[in-house]
Amino acid sequence: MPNHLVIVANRLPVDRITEEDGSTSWRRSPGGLVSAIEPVMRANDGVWMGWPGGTDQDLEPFEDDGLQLVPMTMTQEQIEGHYEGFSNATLWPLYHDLVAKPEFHREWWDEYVKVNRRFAERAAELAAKGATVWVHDYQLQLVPQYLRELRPDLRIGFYLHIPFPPAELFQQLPWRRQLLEGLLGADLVGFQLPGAAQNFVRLVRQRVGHKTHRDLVYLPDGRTVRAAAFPISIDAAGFEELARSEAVVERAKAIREALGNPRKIFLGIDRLDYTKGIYARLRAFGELIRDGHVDVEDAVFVQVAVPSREQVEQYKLLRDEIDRLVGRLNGDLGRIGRPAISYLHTSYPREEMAALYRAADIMVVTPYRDGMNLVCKEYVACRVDEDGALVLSEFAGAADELRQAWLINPYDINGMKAALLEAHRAEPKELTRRMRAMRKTVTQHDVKAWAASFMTELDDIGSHRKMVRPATRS
Ligand code: GDG
Repeated sequence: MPNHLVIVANRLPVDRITEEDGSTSWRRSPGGLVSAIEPVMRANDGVWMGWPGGTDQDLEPFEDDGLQLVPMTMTQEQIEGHYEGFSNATLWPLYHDLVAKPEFHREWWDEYVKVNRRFAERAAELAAKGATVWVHDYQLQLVPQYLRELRPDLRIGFYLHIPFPPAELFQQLPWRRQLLEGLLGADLVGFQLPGAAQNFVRLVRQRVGHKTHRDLVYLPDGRTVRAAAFPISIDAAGFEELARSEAVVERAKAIREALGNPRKIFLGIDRLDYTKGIYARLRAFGELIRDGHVDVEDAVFVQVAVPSREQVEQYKLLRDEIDRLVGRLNGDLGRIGRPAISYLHTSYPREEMAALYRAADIMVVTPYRDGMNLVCKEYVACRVDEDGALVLSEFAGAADELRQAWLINPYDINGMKAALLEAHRAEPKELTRRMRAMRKTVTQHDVKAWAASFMTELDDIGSHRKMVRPATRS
C-alpha cells in the first residue's frame, strides 16, 4: 500500500520482548511522540520505520494495534559504529555543550553514513508519490539529503529533539559540512528552541555559503529550507487522567507510606545520563542535610535513574560515580530506616511514574543541557491539586516555558541549594500560584498541538516551494 506519511526514527515505538519460553512479541513503548503522531498516521496511511533494538536480521513489516511498522535491522558493527559510537559518543556530547568529551573516529562516521543511507533508501521505497516524510533526531541527520536525491518529489521534514550547538562548538566536528548539507535536504528543519534554529542558519551561511534571510535558507537549485522552533510537549490530558485515577492516587499514598511518611519528598527521574546533572543535585541535597537545613527524619530524596546506553563507556563511569555518591551520602547522613537518598536504578510503567509525580512535593530537574525535558512537564500535568514545587535548570529547553519554576544554574551548587530550600519552605499559596500558571502552559501546549504545528508548517512550505526571494538578504 502506498504510504502518504512515513515517520523515520532511530527506534520503533515498540520493544521486542522475549518470553520465558523463548518466543518473542512486541510491546508498545510508552511515549508522547507516538500518541501524538498516531492520529496523523492513521489519517494518512502512515508507516513508522526504525530499529527495534537488537541484531535480529529477519524482521518483516508488521501491524501493531493498527499501526504499520517497518523494522530496520542493524548489525553489531553498525550498532557499535552508528549508534553507540557516532550518535552517542560523538554527537550527543558535542550537541550538549561538551558536558563530556566527544570522541571523533573515522570508522564511526563511516557506519553513520551507511546506516543513514540505508534508512533513506528504505524510506524512498515506502513513500507514495508526493508523500510527506518526517525524519527524527540526531542519529539520522543525513537522511533528508539522501532521500531528496532519490525522491525529489517528496515533502521532507526533520525534527531535532536535542539542542543544536553554537557554531563555536559545532565547528570542531570533522564532518560539519556533511551534516549541514544532510539536514538541508529537508524542506523544514525543526528545533526545540529559536536559538538552535538561529545556530543552524548561521552555520549554513558560514560553512556552506548559502544565502539566508532570517529563518530561510536559499539553495542554488531554487529550493528554500525553513529552520524554526517547535518546542515539544507531552500528552497532558493523558497524564492528568492517569494522575486522577483511583489506582494512582492509592499508589501515591502507598509510596509515601513505604518511605516512612516523611514530611517532604524530593524527586528526580532521569535516564542515567551525564547531561542530566544527577550527581550535582544529590550532592546539593546531601549538603543541605549536613548543614542542618534539612533533616533525614522528615525528608528524603527519591532518585529514579533509568538504565540507558549501558554499552557506552561514559555511561558505565557515570553509573559507578552515582553508586559511590549515594552510598557515601546514605552512609554518612542516613539513619536506620531513614536513608537520605532512595535510589532506584530501573524503569517503571507509566502508572508508577504518575504515582511518583503525585507523591513528590519537590520535583528536581537539573540538566546541564537538555533539548526540552519532558519529565518536568509530566510532573506539572500530574499535579491536579495545583500544589508541588518544581526546581528546574535554566539550561533545559522547558525553562523557556515554565518560568514559574524555581530556576537554577546547575553549575552553581550554592544557588541550587538555596532554591531547593526555598521550594522546600514555600507556603502553599505560593506553590499554587506557580503551579497554576505552569499547568496552564502545559495544558495549552500539548504534544498534539506540537505535531499539528509542525505538520501544518511543512504542508505550507511544500505548497510554496518556489517561494519568491525577498529583495534584501543577510
Ligand atoms: C530527549 C531529549 C527531549 C523515563 N523513565 C521512564 C519513562 N521515562 C520517560 C519520561 C519522559 C521520557 O522518558 C524522557 O524524556 P526527557 O525529555 O525527560 O529526556 P530524554 O530521554 O533525554 O529525551 C529531551 C525529548 O527527547 C523529547 O524531544 O525533551 O530534551 O534529550 O517522557 O516519562 N517512562 C516510563 N518508565 C520509566 O521508567 N514509562
